[in-house]
Amino acid sequence: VLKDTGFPKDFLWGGATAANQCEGGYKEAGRGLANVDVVPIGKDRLPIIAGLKKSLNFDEEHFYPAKEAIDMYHRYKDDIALFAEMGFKTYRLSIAWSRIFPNGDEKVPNEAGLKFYEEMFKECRKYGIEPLVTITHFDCPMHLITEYGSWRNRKLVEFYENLCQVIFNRYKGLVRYWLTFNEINMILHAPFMGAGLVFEADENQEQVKYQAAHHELVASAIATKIAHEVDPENKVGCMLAAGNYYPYTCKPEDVWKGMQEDRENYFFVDIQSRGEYPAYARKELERKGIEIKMEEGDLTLLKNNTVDFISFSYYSSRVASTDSKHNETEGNIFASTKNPYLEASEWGWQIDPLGLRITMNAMYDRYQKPLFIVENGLGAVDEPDENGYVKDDYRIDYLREHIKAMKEAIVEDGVELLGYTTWGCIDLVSAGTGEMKKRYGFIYVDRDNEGNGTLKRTKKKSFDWYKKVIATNGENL
Ligand code: P53
Repeated sequence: VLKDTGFPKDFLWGGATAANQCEGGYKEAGRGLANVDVVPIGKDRLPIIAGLKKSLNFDEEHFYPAKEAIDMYHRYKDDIALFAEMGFKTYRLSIAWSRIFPNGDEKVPNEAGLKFYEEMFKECRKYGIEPLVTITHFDCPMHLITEYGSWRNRKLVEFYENLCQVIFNRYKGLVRYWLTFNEINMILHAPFMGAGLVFEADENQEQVKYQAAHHELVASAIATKIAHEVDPENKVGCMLAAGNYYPYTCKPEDVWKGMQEDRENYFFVDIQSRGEYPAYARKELERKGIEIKMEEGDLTLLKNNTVDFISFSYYSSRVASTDSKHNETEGNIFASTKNPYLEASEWGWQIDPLGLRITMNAMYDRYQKPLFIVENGLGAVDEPDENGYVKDDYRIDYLREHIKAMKEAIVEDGVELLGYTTWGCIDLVSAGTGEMKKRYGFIYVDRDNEGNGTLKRTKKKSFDWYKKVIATNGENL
């Protein structure tokens, strides 16, 4: 047994955000509209993010939280200073495609948008923070949706390639770690929010989703290729909404179902990391009558341009059961049976630190490439006291247990892990619900679900706790 040597010396501790959930400034400096702007809070959100109900612009009836979000567009210097105070080694953020190409199909980028991110990356570097950049975190310029049908159209590969050419060249030396598509498997579960897909009445949705997925996978391989050509120092990762399935019982049918559910997710990483459509997927697509239209050279491109590392989000494990009497857990886009051994968050997300170790091992066994945990955390209601202070021991407990499990995966199991960025290191808008009330941060932001509040930032108890965790490289939990 290996001795506990702890975390690697250069382990990348930090936090993560996404442009549309924190920046606001949706019209600033020539920014174009995107799918993520027009998803409101409230009961219409779910059908809209699923692509079943259209929302291609703002209306009077709904509140759109991404318009202002937490106004990081204007406050990023102060926010990054707070991250630096916690000792972040890395900050995961995403660029908004429509700041750089407002319509998505222009040849020439919007200089103001490029400049904005350049300043942001420089601000990180000033503190020795390594930016980890998600090229698309769910966002797609609206014009690409209305004119081209978003990722169902092969043209999107070209537009994405153009975006990559521009940002890799412009940010050469400033950014070295890139993620091509946030939670690429989200295209199956929230196709409008995840990939800008809106369905027509009688179309075969599965066909559209997998064709669009193919385009994203090709785009991801092209991005990897260009990134390496522009700067051999660049490291490119894929990104999966992870969390392994457990069979509800040892009944072989339950085990089989769990394996199939896992494969639905592995599908994407199998292609991005091993470079091939896996046999099980080819058979499954064939059975479903889904025909993926490919261009000559696609398969070679996928084969020759696999990712350097595998990143993923982990909030919970999942459960598969063939018995319909087990209710599915509410409050999550991913279907899962309730696990009777686990507690759940206020939003019904089940809490399973060992599940993180299990997921890490499953991924490392399968791909044998370095992993990067780029999202993990607890969405909870915070109640500031009369001084505005939040004692979020529940959040500290959640993170401590997950960090312990991740340390065990490194120390006991030998999993190679590049870093760990907690989700929503500063409170931001929830992707699933559009709420501000579902908070993940070490930093409290004074804003509510209706958009009231001063936007003032206040350190929570977890701020000082995480600072110590980083300072001791994970020793002091
Ligand atoms: P929220 C569902 C399941 C797993 C990950 O989610 C998910 C979702 C979307 O709800 O998304 C990731 O904000 C995503 C982030 C998101 C975060 O998880 O619904 O990459 O954008 O905010 C947490 O609580």
